[in-house]
Amino acid sequence: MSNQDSISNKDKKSEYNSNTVNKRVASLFGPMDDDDDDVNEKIPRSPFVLTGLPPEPEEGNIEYKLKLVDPNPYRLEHLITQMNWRLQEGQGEALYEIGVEDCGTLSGVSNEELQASLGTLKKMADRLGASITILFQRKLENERHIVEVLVRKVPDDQHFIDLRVAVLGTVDSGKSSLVGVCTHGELDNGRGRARLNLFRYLHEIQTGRTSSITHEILGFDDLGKSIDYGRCRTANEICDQSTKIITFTDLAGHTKYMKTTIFGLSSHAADFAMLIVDAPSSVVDTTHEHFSYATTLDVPVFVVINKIDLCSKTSIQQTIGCLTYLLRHGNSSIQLQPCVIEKDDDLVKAADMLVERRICPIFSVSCVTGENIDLLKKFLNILPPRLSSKEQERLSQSPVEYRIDAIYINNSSGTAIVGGILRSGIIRENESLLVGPLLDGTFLPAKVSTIHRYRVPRRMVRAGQAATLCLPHVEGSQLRKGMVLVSSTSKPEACFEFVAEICLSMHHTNTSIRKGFETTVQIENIRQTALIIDMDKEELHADKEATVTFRFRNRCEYVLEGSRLIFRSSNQTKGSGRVIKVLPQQKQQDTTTS
Ligand SMILES: Nc1nc2c(ncn2[C@@H]2O[C@H](COP(=O)(O)OP(=O)(O)OP(=O)(O)O)[C@@H](O)[C@H]2O)c(=O)[nH]1
Ligand SMILES: [Mg+2]
Repeated sequence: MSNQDSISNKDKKSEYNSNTVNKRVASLFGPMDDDDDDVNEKIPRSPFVLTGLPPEPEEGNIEYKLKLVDPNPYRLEHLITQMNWRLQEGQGEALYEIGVEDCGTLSGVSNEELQASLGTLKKMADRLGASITILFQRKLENERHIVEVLVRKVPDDQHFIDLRVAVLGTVDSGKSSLVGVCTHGELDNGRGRARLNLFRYLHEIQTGRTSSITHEILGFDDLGKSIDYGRCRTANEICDQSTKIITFTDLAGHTKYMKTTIFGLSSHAADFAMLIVDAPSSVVDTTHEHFSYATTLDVPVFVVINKIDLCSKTSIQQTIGCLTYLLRHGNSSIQLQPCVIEKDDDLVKAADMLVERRICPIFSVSCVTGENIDLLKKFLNILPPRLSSKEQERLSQSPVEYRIDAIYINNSSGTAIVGGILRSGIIRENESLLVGPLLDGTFLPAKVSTIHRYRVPRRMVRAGQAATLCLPHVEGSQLRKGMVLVSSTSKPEACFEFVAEICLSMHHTNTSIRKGFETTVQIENIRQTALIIDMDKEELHADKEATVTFRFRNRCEYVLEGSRLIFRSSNQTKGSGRVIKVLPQQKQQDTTTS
């Protein structure tokens, strides 16, 4: 097949995917009637209530099977190979829809056929060392059954499948409480009990306000049962008993701490963002701002309306109306459809479509009564990896780029330990790398003596994973957040200046920004004040775009073309963009001298 063919086929495929997804979405939503008080009438219906699914996707981790009754040995081998491939496509997770034909028609199977099919599925999974969990089962009108099964096998080079979820939302919406309830298995009392485990500083306990970035984990075992601090005493125990780990990054909601929140969202490379909306106060400015930052960074967002114990169904419906507006108009480059999740049946499709950035699932929960908390946890259990297996493989094969977002110095030995995310490549124990840039733009040799993930020693870390690395030969005082570790064979270039396409998303209506404007810029793990030294127009007004050249004020940084950026200097002046050209230090000097 020629390149041309493969490209056009790929295009057709993505067009097909988006069309089918759109069709699915279109079938999910009924018209919104603002005067209607009955919230239930507006809840989008499960795709399984409809007559069928879109045809089975050729790629990906979803497999339709009408039935799997008593296959001969040859067919069984074929089915096992196919399951292995689907697991690889889902990076350790695959979904089997039993009773569904390849074209998507829900034909269903008899009770006996269902039991036999599940038996075969179990046999196939056993052969691969995988586990199966029934996500949901339904009887059709013809009295036949359809069932959705999650197959999970932790890849051989991993101990569990892990995803990072950034928790966003306005102050007091219950972010820390919800993370506390999910990870400690105890409900909140409405007066701040559940959040206590997440606070790091005394002033946070005293004010009840998060001001820093906290990580907390929630595990799931083979059967989809949650493994939390209610059952385990340490993070180690949770990791030992889990096949999937969700790491929540609890962020601050108060605008006073917005820079820390932006740093947390950008530097920790979240797979998903959970945007919490306070039911009594509904959608507010910070909800808009957090939503726009997450979408700017291309992080898929799902919404949790919290504190529903304090609101009527009518007011929750009004909040859903406000969210619908936000999802459609909150970011000019992306339009999302809201999808209210009420039942288990909706979860798999919602997770699937969330990754495709077509819909935004909306949950309504209460940390006090516990309503829908289990539904939310089930959703977290089936959230698929954000990257396809091919993208993941490509990233792992790329040169090392590890971004440092935390530095710890061992008090007794003085050894430097760095925390961060490996954006690309693979790092192995005892590997020699380069760390930098230093003030003069150079990079130092650095040997990684040990690697820890979730406080457990590991031999290696892969692209997309968070890890702490011990760098015994580097002085702690030379390190700072914003630095990178790169392959020792690469020739990294630091820059003071870079060109970016930016959009000013919010500004005082009668003012504008121009050359000489100074702002805090966040790019990946880099946060620094930068000055606009050049712009392709005289002045830039709200909602308008420009190509600008930024110059860092204090030091050079390691910036890559294509990186997304957020800038913010006050409540009034903020925006986002993408780096399109990096002007390495050397070239700048050349230009200045010439
Ligand atoms: N009634 C009720 N109160 C809740 C619920 N969830 C949280 N709260 C209360 O809301 C208050 C604020 O909760 P936090 O978890 O601190 O909110 P937050 O979003 O983390 O706040 P910041 O970190 O300061 O942005 C606490 O008093 C909680 O007990 C809920 O579902 N129902
Ligand atoms: Mg908090």
